[in-house]
Amino acid sequence: MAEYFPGLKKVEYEGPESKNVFAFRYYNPEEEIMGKKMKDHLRFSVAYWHTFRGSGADPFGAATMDRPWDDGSDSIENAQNRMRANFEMLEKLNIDYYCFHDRDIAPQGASLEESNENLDKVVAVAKELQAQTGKKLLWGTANLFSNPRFMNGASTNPDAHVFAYAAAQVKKALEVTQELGGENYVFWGGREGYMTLLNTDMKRELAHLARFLQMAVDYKKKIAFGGTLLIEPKPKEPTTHQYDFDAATVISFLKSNNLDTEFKLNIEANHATLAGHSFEHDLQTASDAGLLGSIDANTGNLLLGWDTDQFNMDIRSATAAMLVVLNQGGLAPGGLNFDAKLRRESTDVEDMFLAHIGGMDAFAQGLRTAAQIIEDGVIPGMVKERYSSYDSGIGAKIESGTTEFTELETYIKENGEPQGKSGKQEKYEIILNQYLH
Ligand code: XLS
Ligand code: NI
Ligand code: NI
Repeated sequence: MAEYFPGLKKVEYEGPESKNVFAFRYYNPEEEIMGKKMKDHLRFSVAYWHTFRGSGADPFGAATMDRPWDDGSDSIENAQNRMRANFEMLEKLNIDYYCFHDRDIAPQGASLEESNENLDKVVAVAKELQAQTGKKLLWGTANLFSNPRFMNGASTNPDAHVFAYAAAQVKKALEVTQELGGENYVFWGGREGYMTLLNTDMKRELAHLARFLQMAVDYKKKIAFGGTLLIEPKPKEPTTHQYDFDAATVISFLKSNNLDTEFKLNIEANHATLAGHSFEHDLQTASDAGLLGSIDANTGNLLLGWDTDQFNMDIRSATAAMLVVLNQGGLAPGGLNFDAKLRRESTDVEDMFLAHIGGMDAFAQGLRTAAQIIEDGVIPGMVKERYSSYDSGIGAKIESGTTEFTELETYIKENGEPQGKSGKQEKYEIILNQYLH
């Protein structure tokens, strides 16, 4: 078999003292942290669309990245070669998973039938490579936003004909995800939203979205697909207002349509920040509802107002994320998918490796730091103490629902004014910094 990355060797763990940018300083896959191997905590995944289909093109300029294995054509052979390059990269980076959209891995045809045939030809290669390498599919998804037919939405399109097309496409995408043993399936509502309310019946569109998701659940059961169905919130871009706005919105949508037992959430950092939240806010919101299923591990640029999908190299942010993950006992069958792309100016093939090494090491360091914070118990203890008035007495009665307004009024008459208690934010921040080194 051809070698796609001849100049690049398998990336190894060398420890924190290493100055080798092609080595891991923190990611040591087999090492155990809190009783579990790092690779099983982190479950890293390559996002095929960015890493193997991203070209560096942006609205202002052409492609900047030239990949020797990619002839730029829409041939099946070219698509199969990209898949081979993907598996070599997974092996060399020691990443266990990848994720794709149907249209990333295979060219679309002139009809649905032809697109499906193309997909099958690439899926066959992927399946063989998975068997050879032991690499796995974290999730599959359908691209329901690039083709012009979806310009007014997919399942929320005012035209039922488009709804039907989207259903047919998701049906096939679920089948190939199952064929490849995919552990999850993602719904990101790229154009499931609106540009102006003037032409939009929002109530009807949301009802259609719920119908669509219910049909996906029914079909999943029909074919006995065992993966988790995930919804990925995003507030805007490409639509002005996207229905799956943020974690809280999606949770309430799922609950009000009786879908919350069938779906979990795939939280993307850059989408949370676009919604005006921190990454960890949306993770915590999903986790508290018991619905944090997987993570798209990237970051935005706070100076830009769109989804820049950068590799997250920020240890503080990775630590905050891994605290949520550890506190809920892990992410499996979800994982950390690098839904991130190289900057347009990072044009070398080796930059594909460097970006993933940096992202993996940031989350590995985040995992180590989060584990230390939990094991030391200093910050968790301070938080517990902060709420301790609810552990006994009147507080316990409030939490258990065994008191009411009249008793609370009497309590105040007897006990008088509460004393203000400091929130001690700066103290927490100092202690957090003691762990970040
Ligand atoms: C786009 C989304 C997309 C999903 C998969 O903003 O992040 O890449 O993860 O459709
Ligand atoms: Ni994403
Ligand atoms: Ni995104």
